[in-house]
Amino acid sequence: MLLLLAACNIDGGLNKVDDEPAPFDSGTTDDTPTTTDSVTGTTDDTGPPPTCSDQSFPGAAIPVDEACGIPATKGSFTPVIEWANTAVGDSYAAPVVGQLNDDDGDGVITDADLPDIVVFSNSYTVWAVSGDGSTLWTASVPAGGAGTAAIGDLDNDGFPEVVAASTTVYAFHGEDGSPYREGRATGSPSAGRSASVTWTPTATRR
Ligand SMILES: [Ca+2]
Ligand SMILES: [Ca+2]
Ligand SMILES: [Ca+2]
Repeated sequence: MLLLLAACNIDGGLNKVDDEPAPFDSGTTDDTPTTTDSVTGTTDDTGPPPTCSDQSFPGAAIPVDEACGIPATKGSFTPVIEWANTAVGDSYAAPVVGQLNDDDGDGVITDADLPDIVVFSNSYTVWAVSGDGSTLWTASVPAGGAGTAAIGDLDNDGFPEVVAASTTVYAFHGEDGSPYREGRATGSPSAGRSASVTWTPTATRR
């Protein structure tokens, strides 16, 4: 009731505004809202509830100047399939693109090398495919959960690794798919939740 009164006072000026906010209601026996004017000592809010003015604003048509119209233009997109690697098979996971190997032989892996694609297939096989469509390597993992693989340089040595998770988190050397490490995830990496990985002490390192 007090909030309604205040709104009407501001918007429509229907009632006198009190000098002070309503006192705190103790919530005990008297829940009747009152507002006491600090000057007059009188108590407001004893009359009938106010009637607010109609606050609806009906819509109205806006005239359009057709001379100002800008016709929509459609671009063109004609994709061309450069190659297809059908050996990968089906995959529910999105492919990821990154650098896995030193294609130009300069001793380092940089953006000057040909980008590669990693797909974690539904048959629990990690496929590393070169940007020219040829298969670089494959690595199988035990059946379990499946999801998108990841490419990253886990030890910051300049050579990326590939990580995929099924029953366990597996990491492979990006260049040839040889085992890098495997570890048990704590928590679930699925359903949008993150997980931490405890790598096994017997991890395979190059
Ligand atoms: Ca290179
Ligand atoms: Ca490459
Ligand atoms: Ca590395």
